[in-house]
Amino acid sequence: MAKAKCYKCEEKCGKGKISLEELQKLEMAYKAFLRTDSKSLVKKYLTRDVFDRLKYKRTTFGSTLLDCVQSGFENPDSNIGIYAADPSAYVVFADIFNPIIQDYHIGFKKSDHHPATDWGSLDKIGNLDPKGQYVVSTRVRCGRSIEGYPFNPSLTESQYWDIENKMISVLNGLEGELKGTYYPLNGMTKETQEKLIEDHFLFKEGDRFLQAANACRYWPVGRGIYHNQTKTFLVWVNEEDHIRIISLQPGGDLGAVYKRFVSGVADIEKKVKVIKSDRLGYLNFCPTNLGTAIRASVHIKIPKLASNMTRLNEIADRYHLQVRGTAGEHTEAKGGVYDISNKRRLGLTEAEAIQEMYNGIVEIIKLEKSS
Ligand code: ADP
Ligand code: DAR
Repeated sequence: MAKAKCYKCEEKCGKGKISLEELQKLEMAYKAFLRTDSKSLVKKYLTRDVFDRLKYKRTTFGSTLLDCVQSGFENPDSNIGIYAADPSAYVVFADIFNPIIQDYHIGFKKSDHHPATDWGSLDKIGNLDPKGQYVVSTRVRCGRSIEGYPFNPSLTESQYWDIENKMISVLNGLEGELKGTYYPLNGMTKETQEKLIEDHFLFKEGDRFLQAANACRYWPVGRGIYHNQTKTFLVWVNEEDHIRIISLQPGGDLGAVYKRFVSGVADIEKKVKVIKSDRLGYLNFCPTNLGTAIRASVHIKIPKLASNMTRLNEIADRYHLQVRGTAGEHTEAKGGVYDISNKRRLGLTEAEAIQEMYNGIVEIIKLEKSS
């Protein structure tokens, strides 16, 4: 398969066509999907007109429209329902990605451009819950994709090994508080894996949305986790994205978590060239993880507000926050612990995304106190 000459200007690099067999498979899958009661953004925006405009296209990585939407077709309960099978898909299939991006990132239009990276003043962010009454733990993460590689569905087995080996050498160079060890999933005992997942350090296995997106091939080859001694700085390799950089700790000190996160991202980006688009910022597999690709979250106990989830979600919407279960998306809260995070990652700076989350969580705690 020809490599994309330039994902930034895919339209000028030309696009392949798809075979009659691929077209018939795509048409049948689309017709079956239209009969579902899916509430996903793909269902909302992949109209017959848009579908007909995109169905013949193929990126220079070889990805077709079906490669991008098959997860949403097979999982009608998807929220979004689409992934970019490779970086150029955001350009080749712009007619479906742009309306979904504008909807999810609350108004980022196709004519908009993501702002330059701005971490802000690291001393400005404080503790969300100094008395430790509500926030169980605080986490900041971002996705990053390495230049020269496609996304999961197009990665070869040797590319998984390449990315992992590249990241092992980068991570082994981290020093001070970030110093730690890389643990490949290949060879990790089930007990260790399950304990790391249970403690919210390691990614889950067998995510049906990623499986349907062809993002779990050759598993567990090339997949693993790095963490420092105190497990407050983690890096996931080749789960949903090539790299997930994570800072977290018990309690509500978002300032401390953010400072550690920014330091880790800076050290890693000194040694790895990541994919950044002029218009969409950092590019990753899922269109929810563009721009800053930052998700800042708390595990929080708010029993009064959580007794009325419709009202809690209305409040979250007002502050551009997203409410999830304890183990993340598509999960339920356990022990009354909710994962609440910023929804927008694109069209605002890193500092603004963190501030938006901080302001929203402070308001939620105020409302819980006054309920
Ligand atoms: P996604 O790609 O769906 O946004 P993440 O990369 O953010 O998912 O990782 C989700 C996982 O991170 C969850 O399964 C959960 O275990 C963990 N997590 C999220 N927020 C927190 C938090 N504040 N404290 C501890 N763990 C968290
Ligand atoms: N499960 C998919 C992805 C939604 C966004 N979360 C990610 N990328 N982890 C869905 O469409 O629901």
